[in-house]
Amino acid sequence: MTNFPLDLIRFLRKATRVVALTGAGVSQESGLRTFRDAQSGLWAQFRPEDLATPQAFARDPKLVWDWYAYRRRAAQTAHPNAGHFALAEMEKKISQFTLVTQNVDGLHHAAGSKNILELHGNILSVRCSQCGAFADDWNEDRDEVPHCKKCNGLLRPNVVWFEESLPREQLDEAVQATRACQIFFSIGTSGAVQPAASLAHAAKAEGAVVVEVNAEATPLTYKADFSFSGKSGEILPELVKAVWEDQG
Ligand code: BV8
Ligand code: ZN
Repeated sequence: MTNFPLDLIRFLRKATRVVALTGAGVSQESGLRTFRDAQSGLWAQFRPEDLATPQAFARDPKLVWDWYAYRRRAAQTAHPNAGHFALAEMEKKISQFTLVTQNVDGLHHAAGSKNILELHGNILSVRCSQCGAFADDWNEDRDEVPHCKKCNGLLRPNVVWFEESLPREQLDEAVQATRACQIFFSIGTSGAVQPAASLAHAAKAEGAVVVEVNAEATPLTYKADFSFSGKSGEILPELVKAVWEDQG
């Protein structure tokens, strides 16, 4: 059982503008591998950062397509965990709550969160690498990467690869909410990937209270006002209970 400092509990009870940035650690208890976790089986020989790039797709579209098809199936069979549900609960208690996620697994939507900014796209959706048209169905033919029905271009996952720009609107909205927030949560992320990792520091610079929930220390830990080391699926429900259910 985590004990939460009284001033954090009071801050949260009064807060009207909160941002939560999440990373792969939030989905770890749903059985999805984090980005830094070693890969297994067929994919053990590859590092994610070597597959999640336009160059990798250009070099071997089938390998990259299959990696995403494997991860899409894992995301489709995964269920939100108590950490996802706690964030959906928090959103109901705070008038302006923005969930900024680096995750592409769609589990925050599945848990009922509404105001979500997906900075790195969503693995469940697929678009054409040539004309950009979204595909609502495609045959998972084992032998070749599916093609666009409109222009016959190769289909690709609708995620942001390394060295690709983040979706302008989502990033602008995330920066705006970060600049205006009173409390900024950084949850389940190693803070290794930019520009998402810069948001916590921008919040701190604007005077927000920064709260980290992570299984291990990160470059943010020493700067955070509050840092809780452990599993988000355990800590977040306890925090929601301490702030909104145990109200004396
Ligand atoms: C960009 C989608 C502008 C795909 C992802 C050189 C040239 C160009 C760019 C760069 C460059 N050098 C650096 C950059 C910037 C680059 C970058 O940051 N590189 C890093 C590796 C140094 N960024 C980009 O390229 C971005 N675009 O900058 O555009 C531009 C344009 C053109 C030219 C130049 C610049 C695009 C970044 C987006 C990449 N796409 N995902 C896919 O999923 O396949 S990023 C990927 O990493 C995932 O989204 C993941 O979420 C994200 C971050 O990782 P984390 O979520 O933090 O996951 P991680 O495993 O690291 O950590 C998990 C943490 O959870 C751990 O700390 C663990 O302890 C903790 N944990 C585990 N279990 C639990 C837990 N915590 C709590 N509870 C638990 N149960
Ligand atoms: Zn097309």
